[in-house]
Amino acid sequence: MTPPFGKVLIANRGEIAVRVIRACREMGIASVAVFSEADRESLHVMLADEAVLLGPAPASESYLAIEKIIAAARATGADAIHPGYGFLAENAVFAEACGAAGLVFIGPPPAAIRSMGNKMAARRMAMEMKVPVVPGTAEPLADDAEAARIAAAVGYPVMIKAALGGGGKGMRLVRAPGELAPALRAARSEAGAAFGDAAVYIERYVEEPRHIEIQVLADRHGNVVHLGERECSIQRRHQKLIEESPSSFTTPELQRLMGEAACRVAAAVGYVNAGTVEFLVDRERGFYFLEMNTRLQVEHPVTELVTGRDLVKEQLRIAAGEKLGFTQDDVARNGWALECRINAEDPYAGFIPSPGRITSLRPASGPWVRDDSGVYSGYTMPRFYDTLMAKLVVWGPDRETAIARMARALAEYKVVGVQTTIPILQHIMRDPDFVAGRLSTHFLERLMDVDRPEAGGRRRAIALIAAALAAYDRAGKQAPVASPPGSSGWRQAVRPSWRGR
Ligand code: MV4
Repeated sequence: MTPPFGKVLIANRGEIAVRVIRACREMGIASVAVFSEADRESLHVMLADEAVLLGPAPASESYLAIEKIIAAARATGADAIHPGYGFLAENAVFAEACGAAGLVFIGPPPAAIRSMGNKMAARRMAMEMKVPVVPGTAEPLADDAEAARIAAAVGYPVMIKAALGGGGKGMRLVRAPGELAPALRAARSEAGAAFGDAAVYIERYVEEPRHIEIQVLADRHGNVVHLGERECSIQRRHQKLIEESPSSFTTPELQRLMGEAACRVAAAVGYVNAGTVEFLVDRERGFYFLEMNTRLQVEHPVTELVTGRDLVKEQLRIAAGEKLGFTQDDVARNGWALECRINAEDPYAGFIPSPGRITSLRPASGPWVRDDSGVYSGYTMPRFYDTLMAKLVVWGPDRETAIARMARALAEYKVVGVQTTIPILQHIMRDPDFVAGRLSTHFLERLMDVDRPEAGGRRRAIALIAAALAAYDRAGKQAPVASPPGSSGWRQAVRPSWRGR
């Protein structure tokens, strides 16, 4: 097959740049990496066919510098630009600038990015397409009195959301009428500061929801298909830690309804590219449209493993104007996939970033294990960018096998030099609620919450450990930190640098 492009520039860094470079090489497409002064030694620079220095470490002077990226594409003779996720991936101005420079933006049309950027407009569009949304408004709230009237009508608790929000910014939960006016003020000022637009709207609050999203693919010829769902409820402050496909909560009927709804949303905005339609799912399996992400997502590999389809290659073919090579009926799903995000953060110290030199690294491998990594042994994680080091992805014929495989892979994964999220991921793989599929977006805060009554034992254990550490300190001795093999997750709270055999 002839490659869809001759040369592609990847306007990103880290594991996602590596992921796109790999797809390019497999397709016979030359790749161009771009990098900042902090990324001279980065893996994506080593793996690409060519690399262009953009400028200083701050993203505003490198990975967000539209003119510099376009100039790099021109100088190297690239045909197209893949934005990855984050940075410029959902920036309509960048998508337009690519077009104006005669470059193909490997993403949706700028108009589709814009229409999904306003959550309130997206909500109105979903309503028109008969896609369920949480009861509430889809017009900016005029004043406190109108807000009070609407909140009373939809029923408390309610959520105030910023029109241009997403990721939780400008969002306020209101449990009772007395809290409404101050929450409105706070949401407005946060939205104004963050997005330059103070418009907010109201939705009824969904208690204990799950976050389930549908992967879609749409070509320029009007074909839209979905590749099933991903369950992404295990997150902290809107950063996901673990994703899976399928969801243990969905039924064939719910999968079909959500998949069809997602395709209607994509078709309604003239969507082209891989995209994700996010839903909240309540305890009664009611589902509600939240928003659409107009990019490739971090967690795309779980969908790849259960559908056997390469989403980056599909993006490249779609951007070149090819027709989707399959229909909805051709989409088969097989088994279960889990993804764990390995971040250079200390999960037992409030997830503070832990940049620095990875003095030793031994990634997991073996049967049905995929390590999408942007790092290597001896690499220094810069402090300027996000902390994602690698995504560990496994496949199994069923969820139980996939969990056992992930636990095995996490136990193999050894990182020395920086703290990582591996211990908390290991802890979750053994958590009875996780194993039983009892998930919600509150899962992680509960797991980490040592103050809840049933965690009394844990709190006492922590107090004992603290006292013991203080005693070592007074004696001028080093406390032993390594956990014995097979120890419980709790001992890992004492921060081993790694667990090995
Ligand atoms: C909600 C909600 C409950 N009810 N809306 C958070 C991010 C933003 N995109 C939407 N979010 C939520 N909207 C109603 N009406 C709960 C959340 C929410 C959430 C959603 C998905 C994944 C994680 C979350 C964590 C906290 C709150």
